[in-house]
Amino acid sequence: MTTRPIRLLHTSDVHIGGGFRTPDDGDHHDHCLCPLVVIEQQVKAHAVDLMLVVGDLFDHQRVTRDLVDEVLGRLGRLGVPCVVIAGNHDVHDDRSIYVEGVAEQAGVIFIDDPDGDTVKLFDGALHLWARSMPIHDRSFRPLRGLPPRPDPAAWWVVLGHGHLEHTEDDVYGRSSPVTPADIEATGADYVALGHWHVRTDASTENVTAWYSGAPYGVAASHQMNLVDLHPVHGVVVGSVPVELPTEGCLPAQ
Ligand SMILES: [Mn+2]
Ligand SMILES: [Zn+2]
Repeated sequence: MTTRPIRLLHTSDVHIGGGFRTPDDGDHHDHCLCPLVVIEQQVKAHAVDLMLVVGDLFDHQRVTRDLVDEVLGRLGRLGVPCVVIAGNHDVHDDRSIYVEGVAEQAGVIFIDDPDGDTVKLFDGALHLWARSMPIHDRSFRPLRGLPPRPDPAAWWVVLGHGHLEHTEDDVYGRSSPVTPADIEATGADYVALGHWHVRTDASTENVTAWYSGAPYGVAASHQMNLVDLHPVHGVVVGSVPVELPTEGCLPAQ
């Protein structure tokens, strides 16, 4: 591996628009943007190169266009590239909130192709693949249909929002399944997963894969993954805490 070091911050399941009134999380209003404030702080504090939001950025498709514009606009102004994919709560179907051009105008990279798309970043030092979720059922396989590793000298990062089936007998018929074999077959340096709200190591023999867990809300991990892709140290996965006030929402900065 001859490529440059890249540090990424990985979150998912932010569920903006869902409200956050839980005993642990304090009194946050329905359109609480506190997780975005944390993203902005952590990107700066840790000199992050790339932000990943791996599905369910929004809680539902009834959020207003103004809220979508505000959230994507802030992600687009992080000062680093930000890649967003759809999840089952903000699925990219004919009622998608990610209408044509909305992410582009905001300066966010939204992967909208259900067959998958590769994005090249940092002058080709990192190649990233994901497919958009057009439907959340058993037919949708988040990590299938990707091309072979495009450039052995570049980092290869794959994103997917779905349910991990650990073993053959751990098949409950959940939608958007991901198997360890799917993860292994990506050949990726890092697979960034979303959908589980608990931070989980899903790595296989040769592929590092993690759920970041949700930053906030019921049963959340209150963490984001901080991942170093390093030519000498390899792929190092750490986490940063999501510490939010219990006394109402953080002001925008
Ligand atoms: Mn989900
Ligand atoms: Zn809040």
